[in-house]
Amino acid sequence: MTLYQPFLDHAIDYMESRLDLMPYPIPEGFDSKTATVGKGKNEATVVTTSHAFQTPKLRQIRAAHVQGGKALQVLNFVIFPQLNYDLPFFGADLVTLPGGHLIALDMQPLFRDNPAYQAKYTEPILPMFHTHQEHLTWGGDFPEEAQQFFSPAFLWTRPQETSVVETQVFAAFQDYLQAYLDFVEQAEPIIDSQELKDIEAAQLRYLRYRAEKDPARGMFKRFYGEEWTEEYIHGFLFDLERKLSSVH
Ligand code: DBV
Repeated sequence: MTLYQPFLDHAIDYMESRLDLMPYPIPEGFDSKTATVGKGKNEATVVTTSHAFQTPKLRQIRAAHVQGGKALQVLNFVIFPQLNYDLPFFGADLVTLPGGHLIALDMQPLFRDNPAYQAKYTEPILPMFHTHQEHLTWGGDFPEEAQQFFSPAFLWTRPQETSVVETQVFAAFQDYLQAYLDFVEQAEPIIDSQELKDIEAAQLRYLRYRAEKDPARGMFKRFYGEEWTEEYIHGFLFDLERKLSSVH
């Protein structure tokens, strides 16, 4: 077992219990990728596995799970709704590096500063956010240009202890996912054409930012090379642009 395997197992089991999960295609070569890093005593294997699903309301549910020993564990898990729903993105970036743990958990809004949007998708989860934030103190600086993509219920923390990840962070992850699936259950398709345009633009804005600024790019390039990394980012992790250009 590795640190984030229980998170991934829970997410899949829980989604299976509530959603009509269907597989989402993972491009060839990205299912699982292995590299050997370090030399001699420090030699280690880093395995990255991909997991992906879809449902009638959720365009892509995908996870990248990086396992490279005790000091290198990452679970990046994002849910991208279909473009005819105004649902936020579910975003979890659970990162353990030699320097420590870094946890980002949020329902990332399409329209952050819109009061009606906040009333619909942020206010209902603020009590849950405050409950968890008591145990998970604010993680400090993060890129200023990223702020527009996070909600006021953004859990951002750098726990000192692995036990905090296993208990409090895991509890927060479960609660956020449950609340997210409640939103999904209630969501009704959008038909207004202006609203649909705004949603597509907001999804593309988010996606381009994440693909361009992916904080894992450096790590993936070191392990697996540039070509694999760029294809993984644009062809799987953040694939909306490719998917749109193939249907338009
Ligand atoms: N981050 C990803 C993907 C990852 C991943 C797909 C599969 O988007 C891992 C792997 N995140 C990852 C790693 C680091 C971070 C950091 C390896 C550490 C990078 C390093 O220190 O070398 C939230 N993730 C971070 C940081 C933030 C996030 C704010 C710190 C980055 C920094 O300080 O520069 N989640 C991340 C993010 C957005 C988000 C930037 C933006 C909308 O939703």
